[in-house]
Amino acid sequence: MAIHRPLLIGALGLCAVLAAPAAAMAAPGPSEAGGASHHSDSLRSLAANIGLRIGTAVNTDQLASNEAYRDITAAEFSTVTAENVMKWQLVEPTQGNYDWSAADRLVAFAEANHQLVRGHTLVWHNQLPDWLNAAAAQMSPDQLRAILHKHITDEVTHFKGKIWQWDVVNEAFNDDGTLRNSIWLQKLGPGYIADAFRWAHEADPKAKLFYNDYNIEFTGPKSNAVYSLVKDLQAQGVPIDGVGFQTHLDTQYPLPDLQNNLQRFADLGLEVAETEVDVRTSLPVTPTAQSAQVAAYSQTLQACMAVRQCISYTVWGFSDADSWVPGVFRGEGAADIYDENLQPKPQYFALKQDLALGKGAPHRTGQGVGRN
Ligand code: 9MR
Repeated sequence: MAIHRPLLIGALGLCAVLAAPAAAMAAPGPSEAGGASHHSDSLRSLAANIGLRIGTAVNTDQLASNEAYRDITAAEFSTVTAENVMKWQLVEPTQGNYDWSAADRLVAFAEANHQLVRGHTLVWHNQLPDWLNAAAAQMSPDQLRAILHKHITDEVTHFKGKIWQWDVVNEAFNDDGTLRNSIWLQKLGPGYIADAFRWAHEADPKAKLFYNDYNIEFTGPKSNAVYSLVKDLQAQGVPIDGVGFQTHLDTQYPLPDLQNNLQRFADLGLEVAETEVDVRTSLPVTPTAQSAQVAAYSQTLQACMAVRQCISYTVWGFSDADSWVPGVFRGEGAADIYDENLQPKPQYFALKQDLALGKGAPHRTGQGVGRN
């Protein structure tokens, strides 16, 4: 499991403490792209007003078993990401035997609720199937390349026409800007990244293809390395459409220049997205810490809203009931916008307020399926 070095976020202004207004659920609001009618003050309706997609990672066990979870997922979000069920370990548990069932159910849920899907993720060092971990070291580069090519082709083909954005390559860099020493780098060399984008594009030419990583929200060695990579890919004509900024934050560290950093990638002609936003803190949560969390959510959304090419803002799960954080960061949690009882927190109301006030945000591109 990837243990993320805590991100530099902390010196946040504490002035944005928002009262939680009563959620006045009146008449259904205007239709958004996709045709569904939702309450006009849902996150998705407010985001649709400014041409932005707002998403969540989905825990498909919760989706199957918990009606309240299902209702919130449908009502509040206009995109969904599979938190785990599109990962290689889950879709091909034994070699050659695919199990798309959980991912297919999520895609069907999204279609039924007029949501777009972020596909996550095709090439990663983590959550690989046991059979692959066991065999990879003994494989020749050609054998491993053929297996990766087949994986990407089969998965992208299975979901062809149903995925808005694919996280093609995930977390390929170390924090110091060097390439991560994964089996992909070891056996295939750095060219595996370009190959992965080319293979994904061949399988679904209309899907938007993203590079996705954490700790690239601010300018520094890692984001500079990703910047160089994507410029290099573009120079080679590799089909890359965007960069995903995971945005896993912690109240104890500052987040210096997210908006400027998003903008410099956008200025390369790419789309950008915040793909896995959450803001953890030490437990129990103090009022000061919660104010910092509220401010951080607000800051991350406002940064996306201010950059025209920022096409989606996705939280990495919406509820503290099933967050990945406590299992990885001992003593930390409360990272999400709903509490463990699926009640909205001030973080949720801050996002709503920002969206509602953002009607003048610049017109965005890229809201449909497929490349612009
Ligand atoms: O939230 C996911 C958790 O359920 C898994 O156990 C974990 C395995 O590493 O992956 C989590 O999601 C990660 C995502 O796929 C990539 N970026 C970091 C996320 C949090 O670790």
